[in-house]
Amino acid sequence: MIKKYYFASDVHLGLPPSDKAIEREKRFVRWLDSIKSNAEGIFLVGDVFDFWFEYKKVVPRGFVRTLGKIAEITDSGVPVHFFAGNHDLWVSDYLQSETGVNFHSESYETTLYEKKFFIAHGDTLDPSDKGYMFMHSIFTNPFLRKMYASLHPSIGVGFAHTWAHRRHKQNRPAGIFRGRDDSLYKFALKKLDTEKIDFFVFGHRHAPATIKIKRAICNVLPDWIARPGGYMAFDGENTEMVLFPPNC
Ligand SMILES: [Mn+2]
Repeated sequence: MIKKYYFASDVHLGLPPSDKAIEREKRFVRWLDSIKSNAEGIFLVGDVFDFWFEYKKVVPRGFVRTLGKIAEITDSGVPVHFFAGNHDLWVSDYLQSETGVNFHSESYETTLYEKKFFIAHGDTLDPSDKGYMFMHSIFTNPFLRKMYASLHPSIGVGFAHTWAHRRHKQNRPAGIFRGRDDSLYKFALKKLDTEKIDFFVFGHRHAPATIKIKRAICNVLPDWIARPGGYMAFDGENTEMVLFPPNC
């Protein structure tokens, strides 16, 4: 039997409340366990962690189950690709050396079973979203990152948690993918002018979708807040979105 490639994103591990957070992490680890023996490769397409920051000498608490499981999988020879999302872009050498993931801070193009894939979290593909692009340039500024890292971790991580949790609480509408009006759709359409891509895979929208763009298939992955356990699989021919009922 042919082994599959698996894709998941927007798990947001660590997102409070804490009882839900641990439940979500256990579910994520169970999912990794359930696919590992049938996996040719695993793509974690951004926002796996609700907040991630690496210091030089200390490690923020949390996520031991996830980190251990990913390390076990890469140790067994199955490649795991980890993409920066907008919540977990501050990956340095710790995550990579400890868990063995291949880290992608940008989009990644690869050939899987002779099909061309374009994979990205998707938060940086809309240059017209000037507000976000400005925030992103601040978040990725090496000097500011260094300044932030120089704060005592209790202060730095505490501040980040407060900020992130306030944003989550702002009752932002549930994720939505706007079809042909979506900037991800427009990005993919433009990309197809110059390149032959068979499959696009994006996260970030928190709303699962599959849409045809010319001859390509564009898949937007589900999140794990409204749809715990959702993922996509590729068997060499087709992509299949596997969605569980909300909050199952
Ligand atoms: Mn997200």
